Amino acid sequence: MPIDLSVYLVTDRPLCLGRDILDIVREAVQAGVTIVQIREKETPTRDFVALGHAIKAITKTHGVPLLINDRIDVAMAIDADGVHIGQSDMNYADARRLLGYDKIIGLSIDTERQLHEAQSMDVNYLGVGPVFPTQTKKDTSGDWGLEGFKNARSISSHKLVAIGGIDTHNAADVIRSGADGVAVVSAICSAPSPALAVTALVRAIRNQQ
Ligand code: TZP
Ligand code: MG
Repeated sequence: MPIDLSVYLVTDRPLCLGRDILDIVREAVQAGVTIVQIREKETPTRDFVALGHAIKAITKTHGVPLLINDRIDVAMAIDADGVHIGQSDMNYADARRLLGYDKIIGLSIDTERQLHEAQSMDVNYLGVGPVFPTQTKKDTSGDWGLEGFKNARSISSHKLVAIGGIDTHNAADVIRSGADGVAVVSAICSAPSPALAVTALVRAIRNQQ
């Protein structure tokens, strides 16, 4: 079955502003996010696995795929639907060999060169970003902008998920620029109402599809 990447939540616990991440994910999934990635940069492995099980119980109830950022072992431990890996994580071929072809693998793309390199990989999607300036990830090599994203779209034959600085106001522009989906961290996790933020994103995106 094709994966619906259109409204893609990437979690960030510090950005939940003291609220329980499980409540935020539950709200977001109920309001219509189509895929969830757990992104935990500092969490000890055992806690990451426990969190993964807890979030999977929520996403599974709604039939929403769950991906794990960076950690193939955590994804395997909780039988997640897949992983999202970056350019310095385990390489794509090893991740695919470990996970098999039933699992989803997404790969982060920071540069045009990486976009070309990924052409020969049968990854399920590429994450291209940051499209707009963001405070959420500091170690980036500049923003793609909408024109840069359109260029990425013209180069790649993969499904493309745009990330970085995307919110309810610019999501439609990003979809019009060729994205198959928008990945959002702070505009959902830090929203006064994550449910309302997701509802607005869903509406903006559906209107462009
Ligand atoms: N990769 C590129 S930008 C980014 C990641 C993980 C962070 C995006 O966060 P936000 O809060 O949606 O701008
Ligand atoms: Mg990574």
